[in-house]
Amino acid sequence: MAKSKFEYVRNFELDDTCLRNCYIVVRLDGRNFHKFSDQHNFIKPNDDRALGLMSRSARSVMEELEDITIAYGQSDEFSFVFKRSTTWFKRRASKLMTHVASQFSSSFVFYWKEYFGEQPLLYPPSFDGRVVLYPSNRNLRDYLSWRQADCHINNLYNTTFWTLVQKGGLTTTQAEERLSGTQAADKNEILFSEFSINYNNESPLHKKGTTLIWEKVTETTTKQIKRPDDEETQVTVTRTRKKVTSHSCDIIGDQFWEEHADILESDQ
Ligand code: DGT
Ligand code: MG
Ligand code: MG
Ligand code: MG
Ligand code: MG
Repeated sequence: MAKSKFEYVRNFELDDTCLRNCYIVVRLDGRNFHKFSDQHNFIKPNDDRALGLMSRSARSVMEELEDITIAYGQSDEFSFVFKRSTTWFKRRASKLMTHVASQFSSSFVFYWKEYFGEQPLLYPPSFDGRVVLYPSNRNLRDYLSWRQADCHINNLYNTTFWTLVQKGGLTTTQAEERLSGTQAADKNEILFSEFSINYNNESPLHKKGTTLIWEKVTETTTKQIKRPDDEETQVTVTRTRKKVTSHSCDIIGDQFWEEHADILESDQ
């Protein structure tokens, strides 16, 4: 087909191809979730319905889009890591980021009722997205460690803060003052000595966030088969398939990466 005289406008498009060999990370974060969590009566400090819905939406992103090998989420954010050799959408940053953000947002609304039941969704939520490239396995692991450390720091603060308010009878202002300038050890001590809470025994989901990866799982099903002679027999069918699995474990140390050695590609 002949080109129209308007065709030249294509040249105004920016080239946003992601640098080769780098892991492409897309991080989403809920827009103004301070307000969103208040208006939808999220339980403080952690609402398992909200965290479950975030993970469900992230799983839908992994299942629908190609080449995401690991995703990590906490609070109102989720990071998705594309394998460093991906050629999906010619590695165009805007395509990758907008597909992740829109698949995630529509899933968040689509699955809302499964997690929140009678609590209605009051307005359409949205998520911002950014793309960051990491050239080495060390950099990528440090990125994920940074997000998990953030999860831990915030959760320890929020757990202590809301315990002081909900169980200790402090106002939010008093709790804030009480915690100002405290270190992690001080917060652990407040929880333990004043409320008999051992922070180590708190939920791994809240302390460590959610890590999603692809794993091979073996599934056995039984099927009824009708023979030509009209007799029914049961057969067991075993098959392995790849499935997104969810983990709330430490991803800062080496153990997780040794157990799932296929997530990272070699640095050469
Ligand atoms: P942004 O991201 O700049 O548009 O603004 P926000 O308000 O989303 O701020 P951000 O992302 O730094 O903080 C996340 C907010 O979401 C924070 O106010 C606490 C809230 N949030 C996230 N998960 C939960 C939860 O499980 N329970 C409750 N009560 N609040 C949560
Ligand atoms: Mg923010
Ligand atoms: Mg946010
Ligand atoms: Mg956030
Ligand atoms: Mg199109």
